Amino acid sequence: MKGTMAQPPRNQDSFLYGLNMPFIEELFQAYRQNPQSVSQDWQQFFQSLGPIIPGEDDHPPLRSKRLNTVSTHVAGQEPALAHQVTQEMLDSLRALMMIRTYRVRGHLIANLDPLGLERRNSHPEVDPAHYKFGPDDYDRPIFIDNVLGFEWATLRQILERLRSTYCNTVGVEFMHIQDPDQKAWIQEQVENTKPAERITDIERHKILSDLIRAESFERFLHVRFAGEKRFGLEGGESLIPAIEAILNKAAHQNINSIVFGMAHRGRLNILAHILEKPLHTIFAQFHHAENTPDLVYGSGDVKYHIGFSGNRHVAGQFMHLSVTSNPSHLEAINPVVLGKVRAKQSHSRDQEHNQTIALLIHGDAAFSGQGLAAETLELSGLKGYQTGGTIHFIINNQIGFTTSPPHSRSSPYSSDIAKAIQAPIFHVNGDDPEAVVWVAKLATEFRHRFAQDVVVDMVCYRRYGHNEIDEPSFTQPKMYKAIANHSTTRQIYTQKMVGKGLITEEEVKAIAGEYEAQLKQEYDHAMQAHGDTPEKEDWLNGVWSGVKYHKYPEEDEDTQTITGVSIEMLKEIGLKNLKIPEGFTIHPRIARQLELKRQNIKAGKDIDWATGEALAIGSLLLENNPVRLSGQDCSRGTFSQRHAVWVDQETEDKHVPLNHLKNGQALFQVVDSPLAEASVLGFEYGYSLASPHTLVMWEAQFGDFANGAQVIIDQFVASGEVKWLRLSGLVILLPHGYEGQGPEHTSGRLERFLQLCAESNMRVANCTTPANFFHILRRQIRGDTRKPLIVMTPKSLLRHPKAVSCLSDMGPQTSFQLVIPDPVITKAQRVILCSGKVYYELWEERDKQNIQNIAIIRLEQYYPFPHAKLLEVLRPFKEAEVIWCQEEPMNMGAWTFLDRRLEKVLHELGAKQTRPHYIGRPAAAATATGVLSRHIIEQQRLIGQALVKL
Ligand SMILES: Cc1ncc(C[n+]2csc(CCOP(=O)(O)OP(=O)(O)O)c2C)c(N)n1
Ligand SMILES: [Mg+2]
Repeated sequence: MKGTMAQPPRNQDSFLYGLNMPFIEELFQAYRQNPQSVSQDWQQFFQSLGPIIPGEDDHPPLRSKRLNTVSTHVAGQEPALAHQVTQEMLDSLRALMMIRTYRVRGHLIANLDPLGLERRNSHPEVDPAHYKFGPDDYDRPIFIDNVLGFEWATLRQILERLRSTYCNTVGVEFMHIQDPDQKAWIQEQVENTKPAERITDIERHKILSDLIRAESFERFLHVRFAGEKRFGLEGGESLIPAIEAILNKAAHQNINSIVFGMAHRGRLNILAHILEKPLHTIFAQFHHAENTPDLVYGSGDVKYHIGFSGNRHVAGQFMHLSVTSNPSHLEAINPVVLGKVRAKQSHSRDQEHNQTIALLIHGDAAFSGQGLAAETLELSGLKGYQTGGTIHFIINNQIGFTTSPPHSRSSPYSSDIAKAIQAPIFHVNGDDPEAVVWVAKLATEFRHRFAQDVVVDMVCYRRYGHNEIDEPSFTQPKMYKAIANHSTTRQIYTQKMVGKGLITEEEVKAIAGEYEAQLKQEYDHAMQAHGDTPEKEDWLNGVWSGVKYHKYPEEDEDTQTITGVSIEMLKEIGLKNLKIPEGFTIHPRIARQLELKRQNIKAGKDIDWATGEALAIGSLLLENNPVRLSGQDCSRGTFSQRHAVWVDQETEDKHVPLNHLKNGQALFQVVDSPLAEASVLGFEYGYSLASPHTLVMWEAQFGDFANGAQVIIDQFVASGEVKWLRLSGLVILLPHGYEGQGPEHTSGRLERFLQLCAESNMRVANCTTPANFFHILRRQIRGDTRKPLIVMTPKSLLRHPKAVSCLSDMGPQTSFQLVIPDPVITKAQRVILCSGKVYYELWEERDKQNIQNIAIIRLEQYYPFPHAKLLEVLRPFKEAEVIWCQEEPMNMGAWTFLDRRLEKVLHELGAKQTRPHYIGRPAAAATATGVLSRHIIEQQRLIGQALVKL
């Protein structure tokens, strides 16, 4: 117990008396350890007892004796008065302690479960007996100093108020919040909003009509499309009035755009009733999409994954609402939605995060189970990722597929992970839609005031199995018996409304009848119409207009995008990027590097990798394209190569030179990310979805760690376009290369990306020159379409004296080179095809041995595979032996991807040898050895084999 919990002693002379001794002892204990931990009055009082005696703590009897002596002495002077005042004081103290405990623990005995299966009616700490109140104490007035709105109240009154506030159909968790304003605001709202002020009669009618629509819609689908999976909302229908309430409140806060992320459960209901997707379109998708595959672009996706967006009129203003398409992988959509929101906020210069917000709807099992949910929550307060607070809504149907909560999580609540970021959590009984709507409004207001995440945990149930064809009583027989006997939320609420005289049964029937007639009419429309299913409306509109969608054939990419810029511009960017502002104390080692780079820029040569990158970024900024780069430690760069942000050595002020090129330029956001992969990559992917003219890049610390984000790579980056018709120009930078740093600091797992390549879904490259890197980055924005780009980036090459370019390689009329021919050898008996860093090792060794008859040709982009370009470059070498040389083991790297593709090229060429030989490490389970000496031997061996004399 902390001294601050108790009220200060009002009358030192009379309150020290028998019963409160343990309490005072506890306070004294706290005071001994840290005098500041108790209030000033207590501090004074304990000081008055004399100095602390060393060792006294080890002798409680001694300490008690001392306190007792004082109390008896003081109290003994006026025993009757002392007793009375002490009793009052104690009542107050205990009552206040109990009130506080209800604020902390009241939710534990709240009436949250509509099925009543898990209700706990008691908890030792909320029992008055815990505070030594006995049966005779209930009707004595207690002074509680305006807490709960009472000056004086009896224990009975206090308990009644506490139970209706904290243990009814809302259980609120907020006492973990450290910000006093946030805590006080919630307390004020919860304790002092009178029930009548929570909800109006107009809202009650709206709730009922929303429930009628939500329920009728599911029932209609259930009957008309029996046996079809739809992951219905039955049991959780209060979601619809709650989201309506959020929209309404948000509209009053002038929010004009909400991005939704959600899973399967209740999605069609949300699309129909919240986004107002035409009902006949939804029905048509059930009907035609299955029968008419041609109507679906790309691979298509199941209906409970598909997104939708549109404008809606809410409370007198237009709101843009969009539900983001998502994969089955639960919670993976979270960071993607936040990235989209952040991009939209950047576009509308919504720095206060007050125009666009995120609303994430979760399942209970997924929210506690999926690490990505926790990772995403951690982004909420970070400068580079914050979006002004997300509203989280958990459809807590107390089950995940067939798994009950005790097997789902160790934490008491599904929502507990949100406490890590101090989000308030409103648990609410889904069968009390008024309470659900009220907390939804509170949550929306909280977000608006404090720009923080907030959680509504709606405890409800799932009327059917996991999907409608699943049998739930195999695994939860008791629960499903209870559900079978349980009235629907709409029935319960109708009774309530009728009971209050707010509506008649007939009126309710009429509303339902009208809506059912509408459903039927829309259904008939859908059954008659043909061919109107694909949702083309929001495809490449808005910020996407002007971007083209054309599928490149897999082997023939348009590489003619001119990405070079004028030499003057390159020099200007180059020099301004090195300019130290006046009064800025730069680290001396950086200053030396800058000087060297300055000379190179002026000379127009020896441009290193980081400079090539900076020139690409700077030139885009000057062309009015913002650039965003995030990743672990990316502002300095894992290899201390980038220094995109300088830190003043005296003040720690930051300077981003590329943001000082010229007035009115676009912004370079360079963000050091948290130590997470999936959430950060998901966020950047989301950003790229909403910002086609921003170069959005994510950099892994080492490429090896990218597989921590595999779900984002597989489910979004590689397949988002074909599943959902959503383009992304995201760039993934993966430091890669065999340099003896062990199995987890070596490989960006090129093979994984290459295996994902098809239908020209993305670009995969490993460039060898700063100029080519410059071009490939610029092509992401200057090209007329958008494809994700995966680049294996260098480590040692960052400082390799030969891995440099001239400014003229980036100058006018230059563009990305898919294949780089051998710069010197034009006639050869052997051609080594390779990619990335190994090129420089081969070149050095060839030079050393003065070999003249082996050409080394660099493949700079793997996919789309540059078939035509290779044909052209290999033409002079028809008679030569062809090998593919890679550093990676045979089962990794590009070999399996290239083997047959190269064969096809050689065959078409009419080459003497049509199958390339493989030179590289033998197949291996781990990417690389952890033993440096072994690495060196392996590396020498493969270089030697490739260059073995002919
Ligand atoms: C990452 C992931 N793992 C497993 C699944 C398979 N799966 C689909 S729904 C589901 C249960 C989800 O439970 P909950 O989050 O409580 O949502 P509910 O279906 O109850 O609404 C599971 C395990 C999945 N979709 N995604
Ligand atoms: Mg569930």
